[in-house]
Amino acid sequence: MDEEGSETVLDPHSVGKMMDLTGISALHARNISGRGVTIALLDSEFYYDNETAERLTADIVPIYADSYGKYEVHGIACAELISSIAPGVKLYLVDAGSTQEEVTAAIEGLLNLDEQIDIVSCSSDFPFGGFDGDDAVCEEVEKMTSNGTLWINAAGNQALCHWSGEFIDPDGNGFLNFSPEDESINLTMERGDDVSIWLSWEDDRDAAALDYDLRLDYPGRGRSISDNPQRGYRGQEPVEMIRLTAPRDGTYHIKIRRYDGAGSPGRLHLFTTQDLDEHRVQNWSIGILGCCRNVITVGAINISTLQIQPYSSRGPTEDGRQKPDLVAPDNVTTYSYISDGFAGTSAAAPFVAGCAALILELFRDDPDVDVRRVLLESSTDLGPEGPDEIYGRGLVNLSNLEVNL
Ligand SMILES: [Ca+2]
Ligand SMILES: [Ca+2]
Ligand SMILES: [Ca+2]
Repeated sequence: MDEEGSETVLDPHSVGKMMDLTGISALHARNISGRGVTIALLDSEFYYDNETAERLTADIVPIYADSYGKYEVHGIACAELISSIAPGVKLYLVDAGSTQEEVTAAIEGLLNLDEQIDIVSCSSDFPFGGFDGDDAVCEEVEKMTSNGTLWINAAGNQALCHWSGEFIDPDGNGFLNFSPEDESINLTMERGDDVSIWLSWEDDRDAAALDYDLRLDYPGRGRSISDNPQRGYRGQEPVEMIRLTAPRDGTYHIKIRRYDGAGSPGRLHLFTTQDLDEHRVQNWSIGILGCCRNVITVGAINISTLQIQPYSSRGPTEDGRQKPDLVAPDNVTTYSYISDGFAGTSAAAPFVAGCAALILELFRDDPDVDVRRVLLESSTDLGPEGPDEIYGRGLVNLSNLEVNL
């Protein structure tokens, strides 16, 4: 964590202090705990031991078949935060797998429950697609939001490992120029580091006709290539992907190549699981779930300084909607990640989901109240004045609620 000199520093690992600061503790004192509210937590890791189980004060309903390894705690860390903020909720723990098909299946399962889900908290996303709210999985998400569910999604942690732009090739050699002099993005890795790289672009999603390829040159000899055909045939998607365990230390070079016959090219997005050394584009770095319409997308601020985390993904969406919507703290204490803070926008999303549950209980008897609007409008502006592409509407803050209790 960054040292911030003489600034007032909160306990860096205390979710309790953030609960005081954002009006949650005051609502608890008035016996508001999210009672009668249902939250579905979509994740793929639900391991917990007895000690952590004591922290899960919500009414837990598991919807998963797997048993999890000792380090698969991500979803339970999210559940701990929701339990702290909204201990009165009924919390469904839903294994949503790791693919868009699995997320789709999980959503169908939720739609078939006898019970209405008030809030979804999702701290996963996908780094390839249209990023414009029209990706196939967004249709599923909209089935829930149009049914009255509030979908809260992590913005992602990709601001430092993303590039996007148009295909520019002034020397006409087929390789994209990231700058006039540079046709590759450098990536420094040590032997054994794992990296995944995704390239996707604006094209027909089911019958892509622009043929781009992705290449990763190793230091010294060797390279990986992803060269799926895109010739306008059914089933050809505008996606390339490379996954590699680095064979040696050094600087790797990412290149994008275009074949003849490509029509007028749209914008491309490149995401990696490692920070890029250069040519980073922090904007447009939110995943496709965070870009779905009516989703509340949550970035992460440093709990000590209330400054945006450098990795917190930023908007806008490809169709020009402002994102993220809100920010909340990360690096909060959980039993699941006992020795470290729970870092990333993954921690920020369940924080907001818990707050939404408190608002729902507060206004349950007032059908005219739009909870989504209350959540957004009660936030505290941060960063550039007014809504912006870094902090959205600002920090979720229930102490701004105007309500007679
Ligand atoms: Ca070139
Ligand atoms: Ca290709
Ligand atoms: Ca602002």
